Amino acid sequence: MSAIKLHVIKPSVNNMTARVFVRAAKLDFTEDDVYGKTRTDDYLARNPAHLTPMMEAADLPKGVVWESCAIMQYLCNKHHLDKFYPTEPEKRAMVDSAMFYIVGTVYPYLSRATYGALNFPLYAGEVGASDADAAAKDKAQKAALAAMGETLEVFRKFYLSGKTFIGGDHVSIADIRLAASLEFLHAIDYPVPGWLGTYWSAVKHALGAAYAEPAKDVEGYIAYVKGLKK
Ligand SMILES: N[C@@H](CCC(=O)N[C@@H](CS)C(=O)NCC(=O)O)C(=O)O
Repeated sequence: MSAIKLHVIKPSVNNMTARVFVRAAKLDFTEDDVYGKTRTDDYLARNPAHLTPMMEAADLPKGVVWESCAIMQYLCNKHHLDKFYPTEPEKRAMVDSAMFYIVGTVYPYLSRATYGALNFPLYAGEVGASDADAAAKDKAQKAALAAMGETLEVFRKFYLSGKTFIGGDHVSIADIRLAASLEFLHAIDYPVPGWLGTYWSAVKHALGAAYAEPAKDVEGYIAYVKGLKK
């Protein structure tokens, strides 16, 4: 039996991140599709945050860990996958900074800019989830899109600044997190700037099938929702 069991929702880029990683790291894992099951008593008993991806591993204090970046960090630590997560404190600080920036700042703008097009529910307390009119929601979406563009520029100016990957010469867990997140840009046909396209292609190329296979599930979902709007 595999030591790692991932509980996933396949159209999600948060999930795609962990799914790409376990493949790229050639770990022994199984996947359980929990679409529509994250609020069942059984799931909530293990994960009161009702989030995916969630990984089960017997050695964990509570048997599970969620948060895509925490899953990747744990697996790198556990299996000494230093090429994905450098151990030198200064290099690791850059990878950690990029991941926190993606999850804490880039993704909230990305979700406000794309979730409407993806038919995903927006988060409570946001304009998109309120009973504001369509014009107000459109304005909020455009503001999020502009802010998201600025956050992406930070990767060109700072995290990458001439390097191929955030991790330097090798794809890091921060690169996996960013590249997977970018997949949602297809939902809004975002005009990807040249430098970002070059970076994104380099990550996809370096990861090969480990990236392409989970990406297909996200692409399939985006094609499906686009089809609904025709
Ligand atoms: N920051 C988290 C986000 C996780 C998340 O938002 N998961 C969503 C799918 S994209 C989920 O599982 N939602 C199901 C639910 O809330 O019931 C991560 O990176 O793992």
